[in-house]
Amino acid sequence: MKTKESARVGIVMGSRSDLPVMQGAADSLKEFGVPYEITVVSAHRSPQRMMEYAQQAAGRGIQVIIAGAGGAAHLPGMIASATPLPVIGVPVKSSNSMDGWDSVLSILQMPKGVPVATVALNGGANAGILATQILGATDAKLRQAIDDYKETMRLSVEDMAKSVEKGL
Ligand code: RP5
Repeated sequence: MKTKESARVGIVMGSRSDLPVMQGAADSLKEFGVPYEITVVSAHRSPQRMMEYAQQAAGRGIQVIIAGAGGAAHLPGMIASATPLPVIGVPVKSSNSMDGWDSVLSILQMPKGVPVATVALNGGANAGILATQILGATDAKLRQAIDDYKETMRLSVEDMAKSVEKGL
């Protein structure tokens, strides 16, 4: 498995077909300057690889795991079962997904004791932002980066409001 020594966030997905959604997580992390690694581990097709990833991630210096899958999306929950790290789950509307609710509920409805912080359907970008916020709790530089990001959003709403109010 290709891992990255400096990575603080590990992004995993059940299939290459999840990449367009999970790329959003990678792009967010890149924007905030958070080092990450990204790979494919499948709960159903490569359970051993998945367990190895989950069990070794913390020891390698990973601090947050982002896991995305679709349909019977067991990957984020199974990763969470085998690591002490916080796991963010990204439900993907995939080819084997009925309408996306299957992916959402498979990731969201975890039993007590094994939480997965579930973002919206296809919410890869938010997963990257949330991972940065988790790291920011103990990293002043990242906390400032999130504050700056929020200020940029606030200003963009001001611009939108001005143009709408002018009737443009
Ligand atoms: C899931 O099945 C994967 O996470 C993916 O979302 C879905 C479909 O996988 P492929 O058949 O496209 O490889 O396990």
